[in-house]
Amino acid sequence: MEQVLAYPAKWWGEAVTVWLVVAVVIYLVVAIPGLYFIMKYRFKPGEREIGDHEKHGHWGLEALWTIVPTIIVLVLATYSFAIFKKQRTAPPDAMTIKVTGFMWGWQVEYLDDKGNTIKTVVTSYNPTSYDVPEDQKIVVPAGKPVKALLTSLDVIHSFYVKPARITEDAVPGRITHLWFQINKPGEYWVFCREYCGTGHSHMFAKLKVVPPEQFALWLKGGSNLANKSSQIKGNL
Ligand SMILES: [Cu+2]
Repeated sequence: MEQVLAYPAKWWGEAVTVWLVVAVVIYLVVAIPGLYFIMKYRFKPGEREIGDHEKHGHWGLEALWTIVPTIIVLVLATYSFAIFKKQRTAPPDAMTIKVTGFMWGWQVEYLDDKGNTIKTVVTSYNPTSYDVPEDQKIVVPAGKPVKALLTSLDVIHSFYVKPARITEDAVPGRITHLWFQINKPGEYWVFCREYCGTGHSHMFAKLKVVPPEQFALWLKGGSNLANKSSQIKGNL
């Protein structure tokens, strides 16, 4: 069986399939009889030209096409809400990081058990390149849920973890959150997904997913605060 790349991406994929199948089936159930009736009851000279006023509906049919769609809507709503709840609620064993957006980069803080910052990664703004220096990569462990607490220093940004297909606004003065889990080690894109000014298109980061042992080693290394973007000096 294929390995699940990431959560909540997996659930979105399943939800899209479920909604698509339901939508296509409903379309066919409506369109095929529709075409048939267009042919069957089309206007023919001399035939029922003034209409047929003797039939007054069918209670069984009325009940059927009221009850069946109601059930479909309730099932879809319950199923979708269950997924919504799962993607809003980080698993209890999730590792917490603090993510602060600024024009135009990200600061990521790693915490110890007591919630103190033990390591910080700051990305710098580079309008001419999409290359990311090694010490500016956001490193996270593979196969472990990561909860990000988000905020912003200036305007509204949005932290979009592309492989996990999840995004959440980073709002000044507020703390929002999302969580994700990426099972396959590798390097992935993080983008700002809320237009935030001239440098928005270069407000990205590289997520480096490594085996947990390698992550533990990396965490012991120093922060890269020396790279702090000139825009945020003094603010952090
Ligand atoms: Cu932004």
